[in-house]
Amino acid sequence: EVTLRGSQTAIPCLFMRGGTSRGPFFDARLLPADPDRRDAVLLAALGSPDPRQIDGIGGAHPLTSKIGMVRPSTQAGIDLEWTFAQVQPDGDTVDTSANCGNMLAAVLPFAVETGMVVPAGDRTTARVLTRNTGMVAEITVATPADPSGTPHITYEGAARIDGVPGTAAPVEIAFLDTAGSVTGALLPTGRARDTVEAPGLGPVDVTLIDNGQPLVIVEAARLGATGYESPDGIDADQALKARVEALRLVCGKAMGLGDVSERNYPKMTLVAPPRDGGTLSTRSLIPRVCHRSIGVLAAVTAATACVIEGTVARDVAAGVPGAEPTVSVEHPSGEFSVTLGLDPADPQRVTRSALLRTARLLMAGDLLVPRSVWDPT
Ligand code: NQM
Repeated sequence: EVTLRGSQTAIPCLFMRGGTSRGPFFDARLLPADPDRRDAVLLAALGSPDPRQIDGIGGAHPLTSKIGMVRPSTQAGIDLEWTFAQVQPDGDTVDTSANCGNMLAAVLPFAVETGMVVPAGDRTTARVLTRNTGMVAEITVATPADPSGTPHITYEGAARIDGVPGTAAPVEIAFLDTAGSVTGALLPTGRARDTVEAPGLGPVDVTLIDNGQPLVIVEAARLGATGYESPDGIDADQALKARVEALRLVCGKAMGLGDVSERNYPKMTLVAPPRDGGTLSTRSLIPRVCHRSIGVLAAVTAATACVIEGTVARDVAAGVPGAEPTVSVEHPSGEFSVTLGLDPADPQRVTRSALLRTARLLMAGDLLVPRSVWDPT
């Protein structure tokens, strides 16, 4: 329940890590119904706009400037609905138009913590609708019995994901229908490869693809990079980032997304041959700052590009044979494995993608925003 605390409004909140991202999670029903008021509350919660987010709980990086809003679902076959919100630390807008598979990993733990989902046995599965794009995922978490015999969510376990220290309980995620999440089609131009003209770059071969996250896939070498740079190295290279952004603006139009200069997508994926035994090496820009690893649906989408003939990813990727290939997407802090389910009648069609994440509840309490931002009385 939302309460007043002196000059501030106190909103129940769980601060959670989901995969390699982190942010506050709310019961969506407790937030203002008016979208403008809600967005003002979310900006105040994170402390944006401000590159340091010093007056909020945002972490001054796009990966730690994210929010989850969760509610039980009334739709048949769906247990939970959630909305993901991205705020750029120095931005003043709340973007709910794209997906985040990392924050998604915290949704079911949040729902168990808050009583929205009651665990029944050692493992609890729920179907979660991401309202941003209508994507459905089946998620399973560990809910062992406590000493009294009651199942409870645990964060302890042996699962390890690159980009997060240590081990934790596994959060298994299976995506069922991610093609065309934002652009409406897996290959929004209808082609596995396009040659676009970007100012100052001349013709560039790209793959424009959306299997959960709209991506521009380009060979790192074509932009004068190796594709093995550190994220800090990429973030410091203004000339490289200018080339990437010039290409992004052209590709956004080609993908039917219009002027994407103020948008958080398409994400840019610089690819190179694998170096550590994986399938493909990637450096992901989200979209103007380099990811420390890679987004979940960005990894799903890059993995999908590895099985489609004619893509730019295929030019540099190792082969991934088999009816249910596991694609290992290398990134700056390790690798991300995605197991793809292919349509037996059309092995170019990805019907399912399965992957592993972890999550953890970091803090529980009230998040405070000034009453001038929201006064619920
Ligand atoms: O692509 C970062 C992240 C993400 C998004 C981003 C994500 C995904 O790592 O599904 O997970 O691309 O902004 O949290």
